[in-house]
Amino acid sequence: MRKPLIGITAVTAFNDRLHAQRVTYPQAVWAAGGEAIFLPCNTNTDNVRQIVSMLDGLLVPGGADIDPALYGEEVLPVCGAYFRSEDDYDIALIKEAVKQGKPILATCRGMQILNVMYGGTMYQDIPTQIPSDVDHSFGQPEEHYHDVTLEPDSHLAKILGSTVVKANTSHHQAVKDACTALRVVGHAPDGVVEAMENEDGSIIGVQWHPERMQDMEIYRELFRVFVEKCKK
Ligand SMILES: [Mn+2]
Repeated sequence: MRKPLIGITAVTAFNDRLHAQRVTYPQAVWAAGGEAIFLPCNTNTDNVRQIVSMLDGLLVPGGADIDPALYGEEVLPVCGAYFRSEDDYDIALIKEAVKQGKPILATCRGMQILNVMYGGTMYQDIPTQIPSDVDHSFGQPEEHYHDVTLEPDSHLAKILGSTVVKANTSHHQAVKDACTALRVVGHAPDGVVEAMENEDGSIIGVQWHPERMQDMEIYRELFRVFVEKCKK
């Protein structure tokens, strides 16, 4: 039987000469019973329409910061590198996936771009703009973790079977004004937005990296439920 095909957007590197993505994303999709394909950045409308029509679902991964112009702000010195072509491509793909009714799972920057696409805004740097004792930053070589408290009636809490989950964390930007199209369903202990979803659960975004926590059953289940949804 044909497995659901999940498109995973690439990030650009080497001055746009390489479009690639981490293998942990397809590995999580494969383990969940799906097939995966990386999508090089190309905002051509016809190409976006065609590639989304070939997909059964869209996985929007982590990556760089987002161009603050997309949410009407000046670039602060604390803002990290951003690549407008990646932002534009992610937004074009997400819009088309929504239009074609394809499920979306977004992690880290993926959740942020969902928020910005739907009119939300971002803190450009957590440590300077909303400092707290919670460390959201990238840990090396060990991951950093904090708890996320989920809304009990959210799709995400039902899938994960818990209202408090362990989340790895690797971000220095965070949702400021949440968009109205999505419901905020998860928070870190300091109040930082960590999860968003739409009403029917066909769009789920998490601020962490469940694809790197596949040793935990709850995060294998997150990918299984996503791939299952993509069969319809
Ligand atoms: Mn965090």
